[in-house]
Amino acid sequence: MTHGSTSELRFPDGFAWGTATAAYQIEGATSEDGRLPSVWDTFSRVPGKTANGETGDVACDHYHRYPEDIALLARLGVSHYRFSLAWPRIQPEGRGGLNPAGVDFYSRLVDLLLENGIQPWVTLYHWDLPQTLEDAGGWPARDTAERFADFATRIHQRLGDRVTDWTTLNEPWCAAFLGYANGYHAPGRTDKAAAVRSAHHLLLGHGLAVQALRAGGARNLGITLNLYPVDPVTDTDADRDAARRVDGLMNRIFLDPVLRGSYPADVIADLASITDTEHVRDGDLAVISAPVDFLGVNYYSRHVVRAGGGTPGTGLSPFVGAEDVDFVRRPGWPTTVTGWETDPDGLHETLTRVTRDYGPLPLYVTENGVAYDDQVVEVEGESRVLDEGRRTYLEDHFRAAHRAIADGVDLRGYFVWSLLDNYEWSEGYGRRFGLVHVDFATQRRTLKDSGRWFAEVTRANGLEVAG
Ligand code: IFM
Repeated sequence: MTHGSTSELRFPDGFAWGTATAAYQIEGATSEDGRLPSVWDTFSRVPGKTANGETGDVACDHYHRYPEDIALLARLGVSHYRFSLAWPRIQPEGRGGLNPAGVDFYSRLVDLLLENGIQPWVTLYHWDLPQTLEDAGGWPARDTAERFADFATRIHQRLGDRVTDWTTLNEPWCAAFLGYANGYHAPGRTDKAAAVRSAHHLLLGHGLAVQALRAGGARNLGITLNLYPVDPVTDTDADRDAARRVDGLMNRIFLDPVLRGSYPADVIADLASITDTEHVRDGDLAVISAPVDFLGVNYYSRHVVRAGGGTPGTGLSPFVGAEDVDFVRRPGWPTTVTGWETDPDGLHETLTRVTRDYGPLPLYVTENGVAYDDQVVEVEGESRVLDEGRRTYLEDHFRAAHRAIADGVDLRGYFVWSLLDNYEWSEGYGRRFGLVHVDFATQRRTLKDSGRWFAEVTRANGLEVAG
């Protein structure tokens, strides 16, 4: 389509445009209406574990303000909204019957989304494990996978009449390795073997949930992984081997079981000094590789690595199975307040790599976005956030996604992280990822300039480009 001297970079008809959030990061109301603590409620209260000791107790108060937030989604013109269910709100002890008030909250949320013409996209697990299940062993214990499948089955019975899109897990790498190996995330354990077992049990829970929801009639089922291109900083054998190991331990350790039904042999060998594979039982991999309808890709950056001594303070050390790898910052490369390098080509590379090595299969970018130090300013009597950097970041990544489609990737949708500025886990409230600014003292929401621009993208199903 052309308009004078400009044309539009169009996405395929029916392309899903959305934003994403997670329960603990936005809901607040952590002790209301029968919700019990999750591992994040506990962890965030441990001195020194989160920035300024911040917790998700109030967060964006979305539990009470969801109508206002859905109005913002409508303003953004999105076709979809991806949010997660708080397991400790719905099934507070992680087992047994559901909490009616918890189910009711999500039921009302789903209804209001649908009334606004927005398709709800549910993530079943975004890291808020009920504390009672952690006390019973957490993800290193096999039973947690069974509990998760039970939770998934029960809540699908309640919402499945209106929700067709289901993601089992969000970023199991973070839940397993940041949670159980380096203690940077809840529950804050530092036991490498436990982290490896956790990864397997998270995948098993995914597979069991896929089987159960499929049997219950769910139509669009998948999992979301945080994927990265991993490059060696030089072409030496040592650096290339470092890249192979990090790729194995971050990407292939999840991709291969889900999409090929096996663990990569090199990854098993890399982990041999940490744990054996006794926790992997006969039949598990068949469950884990139960067919999915899509893969969700969360993309933020690329890793460049070299063989070395392990970089303290990167949040990646000790890196299970690759403790002797350094993560390298490329001099002069643009970074954001998270310290992550901005690398849109890495999104194209990730999408084409998955398609080449595991596909073709339907893909969604289930998260991509950026944190900046945004401020609200008054411009001609109007409150604005002039976040040109975020607009540029998103535009560059949308273009990379479009190129991937042109190169044959079956990309079906794109969810910006995040709808709202929110609780960035151990980093507290200082990392603003939202298209909507939140003043955490007053809970006032202000649509950022990037959000205004995103509304144009969703309505045009594409970008305007100079003709
Ligand atoms: O905020 C997180 C989200 O919970 C998972 N993916 C990455 C985001 C930004 O760090």
